[in-house]
Amino acid sequence: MESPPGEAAQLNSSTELYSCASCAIRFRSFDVVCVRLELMIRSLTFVRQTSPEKFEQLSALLRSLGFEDGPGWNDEHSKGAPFLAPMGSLELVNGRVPNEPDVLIEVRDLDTAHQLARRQFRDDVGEIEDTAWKSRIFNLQLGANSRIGFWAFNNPEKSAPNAVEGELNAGGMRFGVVVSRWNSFITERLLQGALDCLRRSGAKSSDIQIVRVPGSFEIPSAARLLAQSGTVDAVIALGCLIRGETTHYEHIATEVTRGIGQSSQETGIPHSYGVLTCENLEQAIDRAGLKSGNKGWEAAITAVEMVSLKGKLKRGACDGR
Ligand code: DLZ
Repeated sequence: MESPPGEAAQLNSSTELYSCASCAIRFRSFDVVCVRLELMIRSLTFVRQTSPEKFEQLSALLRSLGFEDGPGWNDEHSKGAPFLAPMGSLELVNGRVPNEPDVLIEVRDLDTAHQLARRQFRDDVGEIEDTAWKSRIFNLQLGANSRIGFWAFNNPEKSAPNAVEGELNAGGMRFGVVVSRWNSFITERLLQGALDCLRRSGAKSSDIQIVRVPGSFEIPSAARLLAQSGTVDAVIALGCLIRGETTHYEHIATEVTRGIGQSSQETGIPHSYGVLTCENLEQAIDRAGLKSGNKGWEAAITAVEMVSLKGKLKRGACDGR
């Protein structure tokens, strides 16, 4: 007799039923494939019908709140626009049926979400109310029997991710940006990207020190001096190495990468790595604001996140958590 799939499946000889230890489902035949539900479930979709006008307005609101566009469709009968959330859950309730809408969207900043929704949907958006579950909520009426609730915990620490993550708000943070003059055609664009990111994330211009060095090889020593100066919370390293005809490139790239990492670890000040290592100028241009984004911008947002993360981890350590 063959065993059914799943190593935890066992035959109960008295009932002739197989039970799976991982999901507790009991089944009669080998034909039933019992795969652990956590491996089977890929996503959860709620389908909601809206009027054409609300379809566009609501799409715009959901996008502005940070939902990612999924692959939609548009045919002669209907059109659909999926919106992907970073996390999701299906909640079953046993007992008192709550008066909550059947679609609940958790947001980081309920007041801002409320303002945005009110601006677009006016009277279809209710007031913010307290819930019985230590949260606040407002409802957006979609139709006679359909509404969406937007909510946030009163205590943001209770919010779902059970991982510590840095925030992307640079308000109050101080940054040192070390930028090399070699290949300045590229590095100045990386610098503009980094500054744009820092300012848009809330950093003040007066909290940003820019240090120029001759070439990428000089970045680590300047980065270390800055980090040790006590005047910055993070260092953003920007440079551009382009492969030449000799092995010079390899030696410099290895040294720069190692030096920036070492400075970060030994000073305890987060350093982010925005040094391009490219085969040719075209690759560098693509990474300095063209096809492949701007690596200066990415290095800056990484620095913001790491400063925030460092603060949280230090506070967590002090709290004894
Ligand atoms: C020497 C050199 C070379 C060949 N290539 C680059 C490069 O592609 N990108 C860069 O940032 N710097 C380069 N350099 C300069 C070195 O980084 C360093 O400034 C000099 O060797 C002086 O120490």
